[in-house]
Amino acid sequence: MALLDQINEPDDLKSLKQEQLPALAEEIRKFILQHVSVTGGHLASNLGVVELTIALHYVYNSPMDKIIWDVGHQSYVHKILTSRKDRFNTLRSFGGLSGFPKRKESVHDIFETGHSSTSISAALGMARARDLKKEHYHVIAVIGDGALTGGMAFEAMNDAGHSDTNLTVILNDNDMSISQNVGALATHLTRIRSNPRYKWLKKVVETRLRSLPLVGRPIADCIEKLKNSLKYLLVPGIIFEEMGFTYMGPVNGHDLNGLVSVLERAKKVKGPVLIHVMTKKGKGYDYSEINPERYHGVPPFDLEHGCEQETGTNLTYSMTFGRHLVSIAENYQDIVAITAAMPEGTGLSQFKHRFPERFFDVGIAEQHAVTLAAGMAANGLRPVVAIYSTFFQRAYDQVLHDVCQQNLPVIFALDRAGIVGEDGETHQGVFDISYLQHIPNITLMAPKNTSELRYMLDFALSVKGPVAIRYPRGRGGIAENLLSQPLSGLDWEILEYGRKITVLAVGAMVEVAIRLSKILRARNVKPTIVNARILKPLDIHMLEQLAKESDLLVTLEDNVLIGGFGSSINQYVVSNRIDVHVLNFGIPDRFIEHGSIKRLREELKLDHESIAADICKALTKEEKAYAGFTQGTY
Ligand SMILES: Cc1ncc(C[n+]2csc(CCOP(=O)(O)OP(=O)(O)O)c2C)c(N)n1
Repeated sequence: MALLDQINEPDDLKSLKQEQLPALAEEIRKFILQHVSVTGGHLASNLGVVELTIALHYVYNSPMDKIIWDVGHQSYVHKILTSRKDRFNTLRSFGGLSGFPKRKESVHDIFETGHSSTSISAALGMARARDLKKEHYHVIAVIGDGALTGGMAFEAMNDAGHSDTNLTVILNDNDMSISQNVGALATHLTRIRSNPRYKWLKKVVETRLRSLPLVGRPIADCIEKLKNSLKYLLVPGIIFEEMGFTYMGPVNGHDLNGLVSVLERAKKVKGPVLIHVMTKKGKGYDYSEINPERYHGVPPFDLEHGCEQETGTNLTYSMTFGRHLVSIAENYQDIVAITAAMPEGTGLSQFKHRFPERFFDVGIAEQHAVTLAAGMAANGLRPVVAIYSTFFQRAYDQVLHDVCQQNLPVIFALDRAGIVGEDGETHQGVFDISYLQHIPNITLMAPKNTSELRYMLDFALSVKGPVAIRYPRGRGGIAENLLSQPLSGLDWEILEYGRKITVLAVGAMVEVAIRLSKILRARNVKPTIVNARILKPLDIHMLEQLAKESDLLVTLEDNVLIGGFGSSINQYVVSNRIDVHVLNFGIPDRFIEHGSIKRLREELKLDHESIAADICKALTKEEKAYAGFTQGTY
């Protein structure tokens, strides 16, 4: 019987002999490969933490001991060992297992993550709660070297390090973020990792220093200084020690005996401990070992041949953005590009290679990215900051206080705006219109297709203050067939002329509007379809004109309804006593789970058929009669 078949709970794992653990690790790797190649998901990070996760559950007692996974994309092995292997085929699909820790999924998922660098703060919070309540258990944060580049991780270490709270931080160092990790700390970790002599030296230095005799005060001071200098020179992890942590490691993260032994030792240490574990991202599968960046997150793929090259004739929004930025930057020397650890995902890789000196990867540091851009703009550059809508939430105050208040010309490219699908709750980009449009000075736009994204980027350069362009994940659909032209001002665009009903659609919802128009027209209802591409400032001129001509205004957006585009239309209509009925379609007041974008839109009744049905229901008898509405399904 396979070992994995015997494991349902962490307690089952503890009944195995330690020498059986490597064989279990191999079974788990196969299991992950078999499943993730079918479902898609975060592959390389999970293959890298198989032994580490087994060791954690072997040594600690979850859920009594609390294990917090930073980002949480590497929690698959944890899920497999905590009663979820039988549902693993549902990973990331609607109603199935989430790709991230979820409290409602298991008592072993004690803290939800998705956005990076939160684990040490959460672990310290739990540890302090434990101490105040006089409870006794271990709290462990598992954080990657990429996630450690996020400011919150340092804030938490700074706080934890001056307390004597018992807390264990496992630094899972695989030398990679999604792409190559960046920054001074990453360089320091690489130095520790790549120098095997460090380990040996650490032992020698520590023993020797301890054995130095005590002498008179001046000499003792001198020796103390010498000790410290030597330590700085030779002891790995001194940076963590100086921050108040006991540093243990570096440890080979694929050696189960070594891992179990270091975790057992760490359990006995008082105060905060950091265990430096070195792992290989993508371990155990040739393709992902060679190219961990490609295998960080994968669609379903053929195990034997690996992931195929991206195909498809249309470019994605990210690629379009990246390519066009390169072409603009050829002529504008002042343009610089900034990413927070996502050069590939945001489409900036080409820029990185073409203009290395004008490209800045700041690590997982969205707040810093924005204020860095503010500084550059204040000093005459034209920074373009490309960040996913969901991660941009982190930088709200920097956008408001550092960029918009000073009206600095920074361009924000907000990728993955709207529903993103399988990554679920923590990654949906459905809040940005609400958290940006109330900030003075900002111009906010959303293109209907990739061509318009290019024109918006061109136009953004002519704007004297901050501009944000939000666009969705992936490729455009039928809206790609619509003609786009250079923007000459901040105006909306009428795509179809109709009467009495006007649909104002934002970004990816333009496509939905075109589809629902077909349905309505088949019922003799002819809506005017508008590409409401400028969200702030509103095209008041066109809005007033359309409102005058319409009985019903419909707003469509893939943002939350509260504080969204529709709400700004409502506010304008009410404040200006315009006599028109308004129907808003958007994301309701709840977090949106994981599933395909299509499935989620249907679930939220934001697909063209549901919206067409709702519009028909909302029409008054007179409006129906006027339109010559034909009875049908609706
Ligand atoms: C605030 C935030 N920004 C960006 C991301 C996207 N992201 C997900 S995983 C990841 C890299 C994490 O690297 P590391 O912590 O070293 O984990 P690894 O995948 O290498 O195991 C990034 C940038 C995120 N989850 N959160």
